[in-house]
Amino acid sequence: MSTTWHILGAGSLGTLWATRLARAGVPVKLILRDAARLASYQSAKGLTLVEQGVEHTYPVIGETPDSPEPIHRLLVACKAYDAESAIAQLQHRLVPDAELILLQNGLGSQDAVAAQLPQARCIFASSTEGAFRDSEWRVVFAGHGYTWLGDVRHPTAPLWLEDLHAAGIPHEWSTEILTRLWRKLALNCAINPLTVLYQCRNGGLQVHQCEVATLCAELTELLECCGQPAAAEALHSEVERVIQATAANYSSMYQDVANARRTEISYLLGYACSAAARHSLALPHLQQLQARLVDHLRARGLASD
Ligand code: NAD
Ligand code: KPL
Repeated sequence: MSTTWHILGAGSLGTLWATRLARAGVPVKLILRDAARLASYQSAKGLTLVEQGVEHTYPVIGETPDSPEPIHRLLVACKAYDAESAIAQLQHRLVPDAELILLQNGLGSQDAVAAQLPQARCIFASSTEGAFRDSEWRVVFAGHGYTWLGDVRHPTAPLWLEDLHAAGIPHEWSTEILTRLWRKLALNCAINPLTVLYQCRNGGLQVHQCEVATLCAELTELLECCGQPAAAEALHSEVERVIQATAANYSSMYQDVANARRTEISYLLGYACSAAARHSLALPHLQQLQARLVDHLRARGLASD
C-alpha cells in the first residue's frame, strides 16, 4: 500500500491534485479547517473536477486537523499567507521525517515552513497549471501546465514522483527549483501589480511598455544581486512574451482584487523589496510600485500584507 497523500487546503490547486491522485487510485485524504467545513464537505459527497466541460466527483475522504492518524506526506495547498499557521495545526501529527510539498507561489513562505519543521523534508514546487473554483467543492481545470518540484537540501528525486506520473500530473524534478521560483516571482512582479493598478488584462500592459521595461531592468539587477543570474537571463523579453501569450487573461492578482480576496503581495513584490533592502540595493520603481499597490489595496479595504 503506498503512502497516503494528506492534502491541506481544499481550494483550487488542492482539489486539482486530490482529484487526479484519487482518480489514479492513489490514497488521498483531505484536511479541512474544522468540523463545520467537514460537515459541509460530507454533504457534497466529494470533490468535483471539471475538465474540458466534463465533470466527475471523487469521494475523497475528508478529516479535520485533530484526526489522530500520523501524516507522512503532506501537500500544502493553501495560500502563502496561510501556510505556516495551517501547518502548525498539524505539527503534532507529522512524523519526524515527514515530507511536505509546498505549492505556494512567490517566495518567503517556503523558508518559513522549513524553519518551522527542521526535521521534515520540504519540497518546493512551482506550477503553471491553472484552476479556479466555480462553486463549493468544485474546481474547473482552466489551464494545462507543468509543475516543477525540487529540494534545496537534497537533490535526489523522491520515489513517489511515480504517483504523479500515474495521476497524469505533468511534472519535472528540478535541481534548480529556486531559479524557477525567483523567475516566476520576477514575472509576477513585472506583470501582476500593474494589471491591478491599471485595471486591465495582461495584454493591456502593451501600452505601458516603458514602465514594464524599467521594472524588468530593476528586477534583473535584484536577481543578479541575490545570486540568481539564471533567473535574470532575458527577463524582459520573457515578460513581453508572457504579456502577449496571456493578453486576454486577467492576472491572478487582478482576480484576487476584483473578488475582494487577500493578495499574496508580501510573497511577491514585498519579498522582492525586502530582498533589495537586505542587499542595500536602491530599486526606486519597484519600491514605488509596492507603495502604489499598498495604497490601492487599502483604498479598497483589502489587506496590504
Ligand atoms: P485557494 O484559495 O483556492 O485554496 C486555498 C485553500 O486553503 C482554501 O480552500 C482555504 O480555505 C484553505 N485553507 C487555508 N487555511 C487552512 C487551514 N488552516 N486548514 C485547512 N484549509 C485551509 O488557493 P489556490 O488558488 O489553490 O492557491 C494555492 C497556492 O497555489 C497559492 O500560493 C497560489 O498562488 C498557488 N497557485 C495557484 C494556481 C491556481 O491556478 N489556482 C496556480 C499556480 C499557483
Ligand atoms: O502567473 C501569472 C499570474 O497571473 O499570476 C502570469 C500569467 C504569469 C502573470 O504574471
